[in-house]
Amino acid sequence: MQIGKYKIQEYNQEQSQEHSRRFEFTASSVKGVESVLQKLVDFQVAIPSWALGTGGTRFGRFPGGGEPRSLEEKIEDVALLHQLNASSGAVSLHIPWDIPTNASSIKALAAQYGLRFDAMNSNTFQDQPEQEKSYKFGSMQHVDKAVRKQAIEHNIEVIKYGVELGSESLTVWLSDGSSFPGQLNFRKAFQNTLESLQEVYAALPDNWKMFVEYKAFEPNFYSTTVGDWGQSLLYANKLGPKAYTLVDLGHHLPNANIEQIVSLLLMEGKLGGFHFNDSKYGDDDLTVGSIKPYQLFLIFNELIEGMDARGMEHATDLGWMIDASHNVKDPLEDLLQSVEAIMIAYAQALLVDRKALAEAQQENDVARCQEILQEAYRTDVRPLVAEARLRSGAALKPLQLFRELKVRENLINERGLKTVATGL
Ligand SMILES: [Mn+2]
Repeated sequence: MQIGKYKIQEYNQEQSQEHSRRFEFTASSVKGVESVLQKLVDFQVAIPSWALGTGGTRFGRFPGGGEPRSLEEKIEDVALLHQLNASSGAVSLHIPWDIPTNASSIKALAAQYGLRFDAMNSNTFQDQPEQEKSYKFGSMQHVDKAVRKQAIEHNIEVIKYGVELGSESLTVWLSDGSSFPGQLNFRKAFQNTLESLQEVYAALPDNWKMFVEYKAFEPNFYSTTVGDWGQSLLYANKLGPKAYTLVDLGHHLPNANIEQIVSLLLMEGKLGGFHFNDSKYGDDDLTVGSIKPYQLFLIFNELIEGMDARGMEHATDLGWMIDASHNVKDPLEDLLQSVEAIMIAYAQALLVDRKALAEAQQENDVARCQEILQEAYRTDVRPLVAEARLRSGAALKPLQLFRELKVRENLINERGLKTVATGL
């Protein structure tokens, strides 16, 4: 199913009076509103292929129907999102869940919808049916060289698929670690992992980046071999200029100051990419902005400040991606909400008066610093985000149109009620 342009136009027409009124009100108090709108138009968030189907927990999975049955259908789902919001112009694939049997036709299909391929993701956290060695006790850290070799070769294979599709980055997330004290020699596990990553790094094409993603715990519950940003940064520094740290919002211990982490990684030129989600406790799968929208704003505030300080392009110089799994919501609705939350936080952060903030910081005027940040945060920027969508030919209210057009019902009619997408 695809959404005709005229349907979007017709819908926007119905909303236009109300939108104009709200937009003009907000725009009248925003300095440089045209430049803010252009940045919003340009900003794209990659959709991970595994978020298009219903996720589950270790207790169970409750599929919702009409899930994509193939890589082609996953791309069609991302295209639907992009037609609705014009901010989901990229897809991030996972190997082996999304092996392209015919890369050139997949690439052509994506191009037809205006989608590009963002970071490729490898998987050495599960055993596959045909696999010779098991990852039960880790992959790149493993005490057995043959297991490490298998993990390295898998990552190199992922790069090859990515090259065929026009991707330019590899995200490596390792579940490696230990579940009990004494299980692992931390230093040896680090060294093995580093040597394995070095072999993968050597296979990167010149224009590629490698993102080293960290996670505090799960599935291992005592130690994780790439457990925090310090460890990831160690690897990235030792690997070389094409290696970067990737920050996944849900991969920190509770109450970590993520905005400070991104600020320092940017200072070091070592922040490569971002995985958006939200969490209340130790999870990493809730809808972006559903629990801690102020934190998301503070993170974007540091991202913009740090990227501007280094002369970086917001839209293209970091990898922006959602990484979540939806257990109880329609995955496409959840993704529309997630992208909206990201755009709102980005827009709010663009409104921060940076000159005034720098002055207030210099004068130790703490109350004013807070006022400046919250002035931006408390501005209702939704009409700006909607205006950017309108200018890109997308829907003023994507989720509402998704429901009005009965997109999910149509997908169930096309694909059936009992489809199960590949993934977790
Ligand atoms: Mn992630």
